[in-house]
Amino acid sequence: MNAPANDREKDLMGMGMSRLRKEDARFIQGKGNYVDDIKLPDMLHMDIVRSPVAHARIVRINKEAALKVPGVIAVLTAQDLKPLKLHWMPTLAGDVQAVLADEKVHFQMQEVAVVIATDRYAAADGVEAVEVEYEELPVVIDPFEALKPGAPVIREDLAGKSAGAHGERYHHNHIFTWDAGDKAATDAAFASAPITVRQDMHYPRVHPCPLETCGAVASFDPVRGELTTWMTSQAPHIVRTVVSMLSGIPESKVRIISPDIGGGFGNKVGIYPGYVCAIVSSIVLGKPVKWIEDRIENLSSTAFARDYHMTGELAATADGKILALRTNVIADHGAFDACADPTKFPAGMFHIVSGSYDIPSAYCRVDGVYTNTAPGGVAYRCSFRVTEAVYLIERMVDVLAQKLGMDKAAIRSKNFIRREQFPYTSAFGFEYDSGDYQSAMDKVLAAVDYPRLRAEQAQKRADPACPTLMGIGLVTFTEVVGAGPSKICDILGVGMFDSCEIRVHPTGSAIARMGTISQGQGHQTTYAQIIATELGISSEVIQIEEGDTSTAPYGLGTYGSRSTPVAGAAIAMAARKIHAKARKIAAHLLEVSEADLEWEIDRFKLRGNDDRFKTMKDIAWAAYNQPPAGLEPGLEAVHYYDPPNFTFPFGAYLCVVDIDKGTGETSIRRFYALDDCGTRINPMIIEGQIHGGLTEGFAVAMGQLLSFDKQGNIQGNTLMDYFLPTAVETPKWETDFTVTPSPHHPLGAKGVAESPHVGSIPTFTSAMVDAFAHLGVTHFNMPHTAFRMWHQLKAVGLAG
Ligand code: MCN
Ligand code: CUM
Repeated sequence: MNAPANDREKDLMGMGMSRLRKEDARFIQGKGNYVDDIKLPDMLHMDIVRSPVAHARIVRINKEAALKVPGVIAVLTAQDLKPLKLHWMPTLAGDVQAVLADEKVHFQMQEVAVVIATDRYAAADGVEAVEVEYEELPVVIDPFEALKPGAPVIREDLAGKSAGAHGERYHHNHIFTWDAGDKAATDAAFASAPITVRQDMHYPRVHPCPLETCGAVASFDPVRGELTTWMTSQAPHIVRTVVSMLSGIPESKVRIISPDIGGGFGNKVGIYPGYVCAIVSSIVLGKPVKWIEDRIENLSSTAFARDYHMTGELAATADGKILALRTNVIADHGAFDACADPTKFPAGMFHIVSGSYDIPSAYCRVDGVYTNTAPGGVAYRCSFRVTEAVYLIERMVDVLAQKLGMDKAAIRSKNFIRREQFPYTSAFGFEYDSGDYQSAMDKVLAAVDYPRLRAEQAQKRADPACPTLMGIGLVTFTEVVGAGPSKICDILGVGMFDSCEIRVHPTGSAIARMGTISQGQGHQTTYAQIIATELGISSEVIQIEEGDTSTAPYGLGTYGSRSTPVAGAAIAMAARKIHAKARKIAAHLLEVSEADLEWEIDRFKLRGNDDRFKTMKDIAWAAYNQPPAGLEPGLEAVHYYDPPNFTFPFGAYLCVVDIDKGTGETSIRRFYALDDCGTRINPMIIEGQIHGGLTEGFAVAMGQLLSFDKQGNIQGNTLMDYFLPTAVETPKWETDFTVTPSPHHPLGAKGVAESPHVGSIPTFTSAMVDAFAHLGVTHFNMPHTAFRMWHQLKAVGLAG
């Protein structure tokens, strides 16, 4: 009981400790519980008929042969959903999307019909037997072509609508124009600037490709009128609200459960036709219905990421001080605008594009465009278009440095927002909470001995016999995560707060429930650590439960690295409510006034007296047994936390590449990543998140790509083609950190999970382009595959 403070602190396994992952016990023994592990009595299986063509009228659908396949119970088409008004559904972006194609298909692999059968194989056979006759229409897959006057009309359902959810539409394939910043001031700064640079770049279409694909088990109980659905959702509460609104079932009778999720990475934020069809099928047939998509379906039809055609411009003085930034983006959103952004921001947080730099004037504009490609535009390990923004500004700073003959580090130093300028309001109106960019970059440059690397590069460039080109990439990024303040961020009108409920049991263990849901981030481990430190209860006896709308308080889910900034704060605040009550109970038990007590690790003690104390365990028992007069029994609290601001994590990354002059093969010699996410809850989990994010960044920069041929056939939608790096290809990562706490977060913590992805991608491009910088190259687009590098080498007269 009276063990030394040090030991007691260790026993808590609280914040700051590299506690091993609680969830690994089940994952490494194959005891996880994923959607496909859910098996209910009488459960039916659903499979989807998908369009083989990208743009066509549906002339006829014949179900007869399919209905004769043994085991097939039903085939549903848009015609069947029409009476229920469920053939179209709202998207999170304020558009509508066909649940099943209604008279016309808009992209290859679009959902046309569903087959429900007694087993998965019968359902697949049924899908083969459904006959659909298509009359093909001209296809547009290029957003620039889509905006030309005579371009085919993709969305006939919107004919004559000159406005969408985000204002005016100036063309039948135009979705929205969104802009931010001060255009007049920016244009004026450009008009009078001594130096300007401009660069076009394409951030290609990629896909998060989680190992577990999307799926659902819907179970409607016609007797009770209750709907329970297990599904792969990063945001189960908002799904419950939408399902209730669409189906008319009271929200109290809808239960959405996200069980273990095998990776989300943004792919599981959206609401897909497959989920809706599984739910409708269960309601119509009165039996549970399971739908699990396969890999090709996942890569072809669920939300892709990026596909931004960006033009960046910087205006500067001759000695490299940036005066203004201007960007213009054509954003391919596919056939339906199904982006998952806070409702008021159709381009997400793209206006973080001024980055880590003190830029006096800035303006950005994004035009969303329909094409005959799959809908999406979700983030992929990125807080709402932050990856695209960081890529743009970091590329542009490099381009400017090259034009001025300045070093990449020197130009960054010259333009950094300085430590004493925080809180700093950017030209786009973001209030950056805290940062220390110069110290972060200096630490990285010292760790890798930057001058020596540059000297080696100069030597290699001077030697024509050297078989490789050496490139050094440097990026100093700022993210915006933790959406978000409800006053500006909502999803379909629901503010983006988050929540936590903590219940301390009589014997001093506890259960806590949150509105977020882990997909691999280790919340069961780290959330318990926060509570352990706040309440003095060992994290080993704190159970964490997420993802069940019937037990957890309403929360907005896990994406945009918001769990620590928002739910993490809710956890601390709920614990502090309990702490305040515990203090009252302790004072009562010790018969002293509250003011005479001090808190020490796991107990309240009489100030300065180590022998008179009550531990949280004592207090928990008393709360259920002899609470002071006037105080309710029990020891629990709920807190809904609406953050006053976003958090702004940052980092400095450096990469060294060697490109074979003959083949274009690239080797990542070194990758050094320094991250600052404020107060660190679990350093081991942070490191794991950073390794994962860097590996996904490597995948995007070096190989991932979804593209389309002229007929709209998707390319790259199998794991034969889509690059998922294994341990063989993955470079060795070196990580480092600084700690600059967030002044407005109760724990000083910022999000971290997406930083390594956001920061690493431009670092790879920076290094690849740097290898060619002495040959006059300023930019080339991802992915930097060996084949594309070989072409690049040829373009500069190398590679034979
Ligand atoms: N953490 C910490 N100290 C901090 C910040 C975070 O110890 N200062 C810990 C947290 O306690 C948490 C983890 O790091 O256990 C990530 O926290 P945070 O940065 O708040 O991000 P989220 O939990 O909200 O995770 C979302 C983020 C997103 S949006 C994507 S995309 C992504 C990512 O997480 N998807 C992932 N990492 C992933 N990792 C896995 N394994 N699987 C995914 O699908
Ligand atoms: Cu940003 S992809 Mo994550 O937000 O689920």
